[in-house]
This record gives sequence, C-alpha cells and structure tokens, in this order.
Amino acid sequence: NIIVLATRNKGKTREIRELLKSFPIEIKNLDDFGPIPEVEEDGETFDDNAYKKAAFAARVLGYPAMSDDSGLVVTALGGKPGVRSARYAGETATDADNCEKLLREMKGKEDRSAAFECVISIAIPTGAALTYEGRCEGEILESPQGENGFGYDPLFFFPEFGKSFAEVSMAEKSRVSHRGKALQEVAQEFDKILDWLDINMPR
Ligand code: ITT
Repeated sequence: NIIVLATRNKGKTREIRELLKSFPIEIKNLDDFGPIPEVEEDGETFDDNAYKKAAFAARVLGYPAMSDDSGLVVTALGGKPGVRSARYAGETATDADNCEKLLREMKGKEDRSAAFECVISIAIPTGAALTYEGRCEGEILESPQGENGFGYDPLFFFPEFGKSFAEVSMAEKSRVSHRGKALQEVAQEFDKILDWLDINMPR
C-alpha cells in the first residue's frame, strides 16, 4: 500500500509521518518522484485546495495521494491569513516573514483570538476523494515564543498548555492541533480507508 503525501512542506510531512507510522502503508512524498508540475492553490477554502492538491498528485503519479491544506484564521483580521497562510508576506515568504507580517497586522488589536484549521484530502486518480477536518483555537502572542514546530507556531498560544505550539514537543502539539485532530480521524477510519482504496483502486 503506497500513499503519496502531496506536499513540499517539511513541517507537515514530519507530523503526518509520525502520526501514521503504525499503519501498514508506505508513505512516499513528492520528492520521491522528481520534478512534477505544481498545482495552483487558488481555491477559496481549505477544502478546495486540499482536494486540488490530492487529486492532482493522484492523477499525475497514479497512486492514492494525501494532502493537507491548512492555515491560521485570525478573528481581528477577518479570517486572514486563511488560505493564504503560506504566502501571507509574498510569493517567496519564509515562515519568519509571515510571522513578522502577522505581528505588524496585529499591532494594537485587542481581540487576539485565532484558530488553526486543517483539511486532509485522500484522493485516487479517478478524482474520487475522502475528506477529514480539524481545528484548534488559541491566541496570537505579542512576540514569538519557542523554537519547535514550523510556520506560525511561535506566535500561536494554546491556553490549555499555557505555552505556544513552538514550546511543546511534536507529540504534545499533535494531541490537540488541527492537523493532529484531522489525522486522529484518519487513523480511526484507517481500515475503512484501506477498503475504500482496494475497492476503487484495485492493485
Ligand atoms: P503544501 O501546499 O506543499 O502542502 P504549504 O506550506 O504551501 O505546503 P498550505 O498552503 O496548506 O501549505 O499553507 C499552510 C500554511 O499555514 C503553512 O505554510 C504555515 O504557515 C501555516 N500552518 C499550517 N499548519 C501549521 C501548523 O501546524 N503550525 C504552524 N503553522 C501552520
């Protein structure tokens, strides 16, 4: 059983691999296939983009593919950066650039509430797909805290931990995070997912 992780994001890949390590599947990623065309992430929702990435990779590579589309939704910014989270500060923005921009935009804002959201899509070459979702709520800090994780983790304060996501281990974060919750559902349903793959994409 091979599933291709349709992502080039190293932080996501690390977390997803860890959470699915006990299952009888071989998780490949896009780097195992050399150069393939980039899919345009121009959807309006996490759902749209997750489906696009998974369906595209499955069609191009001929394997079942799993994608993650995720991002940070900030109340005081009307839901931004949302689906633009990876490129908030520009096309070639680094995590640090995006965090700086977020802090600038949040200057003086009283309402610091925010949520991480994640949609996982599992697609096959015909375009059929399964979808899983997760969300977690927190607050945007005034300055970065911690060195772990990736993306906006140093600015995302999780009240139940009393710490940012960058101050806890990957396992602690995954227990409560948007991605962790979506993948816990994937894990619970894994037998069904394998049956679905066998029926729809017999080897
Ligand atoms: P792929 O499309 O190749 O998977 P990407 O980084 O472009 O990688 P997205 O479009 O889904 O992925 O953007 C997700 C962005 O949201 C990511 O780059 C981070 O900035 C942020 N993000 C998502 N999950 C996060 C997490 O667990 N911790 C911190 N930031 C996260």
